[in-house]
Amino acid sequence: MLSDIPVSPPSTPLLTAIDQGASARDLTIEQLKQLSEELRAYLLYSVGQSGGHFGAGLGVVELTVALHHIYNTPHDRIVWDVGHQTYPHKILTGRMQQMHSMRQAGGLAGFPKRSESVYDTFGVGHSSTSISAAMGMALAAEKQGIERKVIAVIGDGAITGGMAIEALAHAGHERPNMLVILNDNQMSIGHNKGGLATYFAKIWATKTYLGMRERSKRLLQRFSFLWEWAKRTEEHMKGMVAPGTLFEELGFHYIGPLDGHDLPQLVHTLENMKDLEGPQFLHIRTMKGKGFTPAEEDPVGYHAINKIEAKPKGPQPAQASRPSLPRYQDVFGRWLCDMAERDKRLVGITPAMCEGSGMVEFARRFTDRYYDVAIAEQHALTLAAGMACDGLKPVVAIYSTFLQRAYDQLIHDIALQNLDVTFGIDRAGLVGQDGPTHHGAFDLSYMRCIPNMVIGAPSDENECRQMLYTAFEYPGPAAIRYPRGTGPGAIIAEQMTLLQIGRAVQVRSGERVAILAFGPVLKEAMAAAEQLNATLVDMRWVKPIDEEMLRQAAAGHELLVTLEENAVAGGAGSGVAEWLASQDIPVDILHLGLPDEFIDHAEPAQQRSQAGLDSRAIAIAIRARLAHTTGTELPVIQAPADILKTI
Ligand SMILES: Cc1ncc(C[n+]2csc(CCOP(=O)(O)OP(=O)(O)O)c2C)c(N)n1
Repeated sequence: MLSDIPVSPPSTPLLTAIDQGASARDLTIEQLKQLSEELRAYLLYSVGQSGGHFGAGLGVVELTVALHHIYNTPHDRIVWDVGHQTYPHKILTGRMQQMHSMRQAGGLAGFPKRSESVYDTFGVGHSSTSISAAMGMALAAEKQGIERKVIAVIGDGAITGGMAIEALAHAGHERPNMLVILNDNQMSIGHNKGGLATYFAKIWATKTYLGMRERSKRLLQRFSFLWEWAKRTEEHMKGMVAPGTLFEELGFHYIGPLDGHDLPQLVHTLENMKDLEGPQFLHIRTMKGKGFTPAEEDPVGYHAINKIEAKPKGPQPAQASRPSLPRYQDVFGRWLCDMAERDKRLVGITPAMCEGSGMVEFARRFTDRYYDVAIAEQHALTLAAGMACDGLKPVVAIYSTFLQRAYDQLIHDIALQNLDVTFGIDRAGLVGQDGPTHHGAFDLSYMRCIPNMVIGAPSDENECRQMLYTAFEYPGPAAIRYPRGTGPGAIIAEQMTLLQIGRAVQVRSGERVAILAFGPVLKEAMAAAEQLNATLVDMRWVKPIDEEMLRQAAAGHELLVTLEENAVAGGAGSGVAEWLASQDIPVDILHLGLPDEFIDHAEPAQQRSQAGLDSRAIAIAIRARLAHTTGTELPVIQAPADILKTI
């Protein structure tokens, strides 16, 4: 058991041999145990160097070793769910020396990625996809006559997602040869919620029941009438407590629960199950953070960690302590508590993202008005719709990227019925190291086209609070989207003030060019506007848009520049262009936003500059456009090639 993260590489003779081409398939059980120890130590060391997901990987060290020992990977397919637990898999599959580059520009992705390795069979980042994808692969192998094993590894958090249940039901019917391994650590990011979690807990508790059952079976079989009666009663009881009933009912052959850290037992069981026909289900119990005391004691805090910064040598000058800025999620969380105090009808809903969405305090203070629905985005929205039908005022806190999962529920269940649901849409825009699976790149595009929606994009923390209040008081569906991390540090007024929906604010008056900024890009836009002496508008609302402001801006400037951290395609800028065209107002428009490509993991600032959304790139793009349309020679500024590409 380790209690410190090593800061220098541990000794890893077996792991290094595997990294250099040796196979885990040839190792003895004793060697596999040693390999697991080396893998755990190296994982601790490398995540300490790079930061990243932590607890989940530590929990699947033995499973990862066992899978690569038993199966002929990459020919056999291991499909990991979510993918945040795959650092051990990456280390074992030729990427040990690149682990220091984890989640950095040009380095390894934090999730499985098909273009990164043949061992990464399916790209992932969102949860609950593994059983569907693995089933697809199993059927593809069968149809093409390929002899191949397919294994999906899914956590007890991810299996609460509707897709996973849909896939289990389909597999039970179709009966492909595949294995689903349930990695049950009784944790999602936070403590797991919902009926399924309780079910797994019950299964674990039934080890005693199993022992009892075997003993009474032997006894009762001696008396046939008693045995018949007991069997009938047992069928009834099984539905309540027996291990695997749910999965057996769905058509799987269930084995478990086993201790997922007991490597010999795991290897033995997988070997036995390997050639079984039809859909198989193996339930293992593991501990998130296994082998590292602080993570075992605080699995929520150690879900992911920052890299360990080397302490500077020698005495350090005393630093004046500066109060740290609140993150947007904290601004949301604080508003939610304040609003809940004022309005008893408010209920808060999260699909398994209590900590990330800043709802810990709300959950503590308003326990009976707080709903963590597990990883069930679709259900979260329709639940809110039902509540709104009958007198409650639900606030759904959801990441932009995960709201994609519940698009039909947004349209069909909420907007179509014009229901009073407020959305706090977090992680809108570029998210940095989690990369393209997690960017909030599309919400403006996919929401803007839905009738009845009101959409706000605050440019700072105070505007965020006031917009959330305004959205909550608005009697229909309203979404406020804000980014990951901290804002510019605006003073947040305690007082809640209603904003005028659809009204923008001009923050700078200039000439020739008007920059129409949607959201926190306003800060970068200000620097560019100063440099170019451009007019700058904080547009605030994406829908309804401030038509009067657009009319004036078009009348008084040669060029309108729309700016947003959302895909240009269909985004807020498109809304501006559509309205101007509908009014037959001819004006030159430049749209700046996310390009039509997926932006890889990197530091947020690097991603912003890649997308041409920092102040320098914005100024370059505007000068280039003016030069092109007016033929005016403008001072030359050296631009990186990738920025010019986006102009
Ligand atoms: C659709 C979706 N919603 C939310 C998340 C955020 N998320 C990442 S990991 C995780 C918990 C997964 O729990 P589990 O599957 O049990 O894996 P563990 O971390 O316990 O190993 C959640 C909710 C996600 N990745 N995808």
